[in-house]
Amino acid sequence: MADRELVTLAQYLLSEQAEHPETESEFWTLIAQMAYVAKVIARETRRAALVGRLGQVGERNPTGDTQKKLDVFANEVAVGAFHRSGLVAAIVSEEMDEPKATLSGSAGRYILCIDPLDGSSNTDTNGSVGTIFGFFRRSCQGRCSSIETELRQGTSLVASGYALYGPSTVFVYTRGRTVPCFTLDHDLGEFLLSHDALHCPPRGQAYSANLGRVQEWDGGIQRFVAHLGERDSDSGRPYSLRYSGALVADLHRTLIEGGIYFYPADASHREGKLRLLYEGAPLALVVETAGGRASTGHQPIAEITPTSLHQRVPVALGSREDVQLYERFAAGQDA
Ligand code: FBP
Repeated sequence: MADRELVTLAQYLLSEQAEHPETESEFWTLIAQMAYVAKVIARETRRAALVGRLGQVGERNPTGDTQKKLDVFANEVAVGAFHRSGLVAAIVSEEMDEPKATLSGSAGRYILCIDPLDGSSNTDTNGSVGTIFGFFRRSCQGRCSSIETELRQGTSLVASGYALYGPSTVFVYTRGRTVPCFTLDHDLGEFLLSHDALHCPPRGQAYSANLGRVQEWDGGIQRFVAHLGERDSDSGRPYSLRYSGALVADLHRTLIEGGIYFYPADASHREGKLRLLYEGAPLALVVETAGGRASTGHQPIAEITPTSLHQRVPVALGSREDVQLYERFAAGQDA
């Protein structure tokens, strides 16, 4: 495709802005600023081994995971990008115990929920990693009692998305209408529209899950895995197992090729491993806007009302029919 046909993220946002004058102008700046965060993190992950940014910092994050140097770096980049932006009143991050109030304070109309570096276990082995983000529109003006009171169900997100730092760097966002995908031209330093809109196929032929924990899963989920492994050409089984160690990488593949990513509750993660506000809910909006389904196994993730900042939820994300089948097994109804 000749360069002239390529659309930059900035051009895309401007055309969206023209088509949707009802949307606050600063909304588009939010997305552009998030893309800037992704560019900085992409650059640092690419050269991490050369600049001493591999390894751990020796601390643990609010949910007990060991913090990698790149986790801390990515969090600093996100906070730095929105702290003086005048757009965001507070930032809820996987790497911070409490919400960080920004210098914008009460002037900021949005709240950012972010997993600055998803797939941290991959940082030192050159595996794919990502960033997951979601924006809530604040429900109260001026100084509010607490940020927690403003955090709502995923259905209230005004936008969400992810960046994937893999062989190429992609930036995906949605505000619930469509899911465009941009690929970073590192030479130009520009995100260019590479996929007009991601559409998750209704069914796939691959699944992503940490089978190392299958013994600890609910019987229905164990039977679901066995079902996917049985040979039946009509339903495209057996499904292949594809598990990269980074949710964003597995989900991006699933949105393009179909299939299902799931992380159920297990002995060491009684509520599941993934966090609702900055992993489950933002990705649920992306998946459902792309025609897929996002569930705990028993209810839509987008309909869960948050009760704590770092609460976890079991997740099943991906093709509508595959996730519905997962829900049937989770409910003990099997195929
Ligand atoms: P982080 O955001 O801390 O990286 O945790 C999420 C995650 O790494 C997902 O990206 C990935 O799918 C999963 O956890 C891997 O968990 P496990 O190592 O238990 O399979």
